[in-house]
Amino acid sequence: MEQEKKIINQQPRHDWGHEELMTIYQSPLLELVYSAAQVHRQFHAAREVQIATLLSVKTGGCPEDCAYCGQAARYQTDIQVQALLPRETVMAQARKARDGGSTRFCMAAAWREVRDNRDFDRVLQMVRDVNDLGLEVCCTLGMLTESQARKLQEAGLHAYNHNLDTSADYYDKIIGTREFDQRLDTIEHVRKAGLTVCSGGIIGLGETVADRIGMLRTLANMPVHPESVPINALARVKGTPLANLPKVDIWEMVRTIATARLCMPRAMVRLSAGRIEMEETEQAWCFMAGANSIFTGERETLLVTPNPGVDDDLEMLKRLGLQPMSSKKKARCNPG
Ligand code: SAM
Ligand code: DTB
Ligand code: SF4
Repeated sequence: MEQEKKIINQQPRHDWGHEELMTIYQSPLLELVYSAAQVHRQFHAAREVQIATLLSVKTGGCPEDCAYCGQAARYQTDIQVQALLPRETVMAQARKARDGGSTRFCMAAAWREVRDNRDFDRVLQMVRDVNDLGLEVCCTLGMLTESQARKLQEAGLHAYNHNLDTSADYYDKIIGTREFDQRLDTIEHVRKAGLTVCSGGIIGLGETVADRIGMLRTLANMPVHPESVPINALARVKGTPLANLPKVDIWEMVRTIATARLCMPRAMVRLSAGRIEMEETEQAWCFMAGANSIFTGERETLLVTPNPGVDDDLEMLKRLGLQPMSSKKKARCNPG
């Protein structure tokens, strides 16, 4: 009871302890969800769920070795390589997204890092175009320098997605071609450029609960919390080293979301990859635990893996008494 009082009714903190977060994560499930639901209501309109549309603007052929990713060139997967999409194709998808109820549009590229070349100039143009449609524009393009982040900000970018993916300790079991600290550097560049930060991770990579907490704690103890925290369940892609791992247990997903909600109360917590393998009731638990956004993509895929279609999602939200969120862009909520 005392513990619960301590968690709710307080402003965002940046000094979370490892044991403290472990205790929260491992507390009795219904108590955990109840506390997270209260904090969710304290900081957000709990009936609103933001629909974000994802578009892979450049697919596959990536030089990185992320063990979960079907877009890494070194794994033999069924994913087709696709060079940077034309501006018109991106615009058509963005208009479709807006008309379908999305308020955020995220363009993803299978790049290790951004290079100052013509493709980056083309992405900057896409950002200007999508911003003009009144959508919150997000990009996820790999590592960035501060000056590249500034260029994106000047083009009208709202958010930059750069996930920690897992804990610092487990990082080298999943990715060998870059270091955890490089992720932190890019996030700092994004912050310094005045963009909002979208950073979360994946569960189901074979990590321990302590690793999940390690990842959340790194995010929650940043001087400013990420405004957006995507929680992905591993989408198991044939041909990747992690293809045969077991499906993520729904209660692990719910606990991770609830813990993220409690330690980063103002953030948008996004129920990201893995929804295709979840029942509607399971997704409802995630919303109850504090998730307030979902991703939709083109032709019932996320980037390259299956995902529910937006019409099915809208029906689900309706059945659950939830509604698609209108744009948050103008309000630019305080990140905490
Ligand atoms: N290449 C850039 C990068 O890695 O930062 C941007 C695109 S990458 C697809 C963005 C994020 O998607 C990754 O950081 C990872 O968290 C998530 N992701 C990729 N493949 C996934 C999978 N199979 N299951 C769950 N999440 C995945
Ligand atoms: C994030 O955390 N989840 C989104 C977005 N950021 C780019 C993408 C997940 C995609 C995972 C599987 C796929 O590639 O389809
Ligand atoms: Fe490349 Fe991003 Fe996939 Fe890693 S997650 S292989 S960086 S596209």
